[in-house]
Amino acid sequence: MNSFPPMKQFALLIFTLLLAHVSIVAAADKAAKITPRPNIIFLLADDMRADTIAALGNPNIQTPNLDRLVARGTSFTRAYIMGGLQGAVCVPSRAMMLSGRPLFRISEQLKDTTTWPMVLRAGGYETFGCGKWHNGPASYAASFPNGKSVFLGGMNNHFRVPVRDVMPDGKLTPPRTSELHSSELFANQAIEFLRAQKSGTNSFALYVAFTAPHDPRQAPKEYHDRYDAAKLPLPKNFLPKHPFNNGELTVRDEQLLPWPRTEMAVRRELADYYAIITHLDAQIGRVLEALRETGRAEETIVVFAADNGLAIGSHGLLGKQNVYEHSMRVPLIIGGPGLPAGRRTDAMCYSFDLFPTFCEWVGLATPKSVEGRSLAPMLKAGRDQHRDEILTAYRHFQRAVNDGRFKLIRYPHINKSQLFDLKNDPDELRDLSEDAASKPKLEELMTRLASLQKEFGDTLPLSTNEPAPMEIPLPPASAKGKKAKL
Ligand SMILES: [Ca+2]
Repeated sequence: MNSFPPMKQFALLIFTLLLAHVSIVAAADKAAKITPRPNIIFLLADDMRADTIAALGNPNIQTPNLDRLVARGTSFTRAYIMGGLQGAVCVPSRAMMLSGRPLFRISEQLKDTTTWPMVLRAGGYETFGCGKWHNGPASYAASFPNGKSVFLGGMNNHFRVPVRDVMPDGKLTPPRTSELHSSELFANQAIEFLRAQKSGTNSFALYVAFTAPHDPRQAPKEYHDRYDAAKLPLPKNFLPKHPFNNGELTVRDEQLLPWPRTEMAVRRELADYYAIITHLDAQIGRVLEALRETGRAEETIVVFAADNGLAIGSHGLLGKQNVYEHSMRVPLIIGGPGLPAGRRTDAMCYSFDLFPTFCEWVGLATPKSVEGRSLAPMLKAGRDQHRDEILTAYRHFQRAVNDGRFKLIRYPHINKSQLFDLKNDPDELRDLSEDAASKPKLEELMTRLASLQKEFGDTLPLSTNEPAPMEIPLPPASAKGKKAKL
């Protein structure tokens, strides 16, 4: 029952509509207003598959904080790394992302290389980095002279991670062992930095490179308790053994479980993987809460990504030393003032496209050395086409080209190809390379692969006169723990 007479009701309605209009206009105004020099927070995960975020379609994992970032940002569902020319894919992947350069034109130690934190620093930004840095101490100190708690690689243990600090002269302290879980330690450092920005007016760039969820997949017990290995579904492309010699079946990551992989062993790995990701998610939540408390969230762009994916039982593999989608695709979420909220794009891109994106946002010139292409246009409404094709590579064993629908993988050391229809077969289960009907596509992609190799400076021949055996004997026993270097 409404007690207002009709005229008053009408006036009230008009008034309410006006009020709504004013607040919509104000909100739109606010949304369109990208602060001229936004702060950047870059959160990087280590070895995290693109399909491990609940809001992006995984009902078996808990990632409430990343889910919130998905809701307020743009998710790139087909972001890739270009791969690696060595087993520790983390190293070239980070070098690409930090330098904006493709795999075949990087210095892994970033020698004589301009990184995007260096550009921001030279442009007046306060830069701060903590966590894993796999590209040499000199480039770290030049990127983050006030950085803290850097992990330069070596033996990993998330509960006792060896870290070093930058001293005022730019040198690093000897390693000390942290008593905190690595994700908590690095989040604490980030939070401490953010709290100091509360009263500041300087633009800042914060780089937090977590070592999670890289193995050993350790999380506090309460996080492991959230996952019941027996109830977790296996990946759709689970196999006990990779069907042929892909060149790298005995590399470090593949030694974490004996061959053949059993369903239960893979479920256990998955449970541990999800537990350390949920724990990482909680730490990301703490960092983003600290950002809110600074009162500067409205002028800060938050980027979440990973350095590479992982197999965890897919295709009989465990590691990232392959060019299947689960290993080369990475999560990429970008949220911030003036950027579309809750948007997903399947535009294909590389993580080294971020460097020019940052330059564009902050209004600084992109160095000539950068070959990435800015994603800024993708973050405006309506654009879903960025790269027409994606080249991925692993050592001299694997090359792949993906045209957005079809993907050719070539194994030159055994003269073998695989062809997948990613639209109808996203798990890369049905190899079409032997189908007569697929021959034109196979040939087309082989030509495109060769031309991409040329474009990116890759000289590897795509076939050999001395092929390796198609099958190789695999060690039955686990070497877990023996080679736990990152
Ligand atoms: Ca990694």
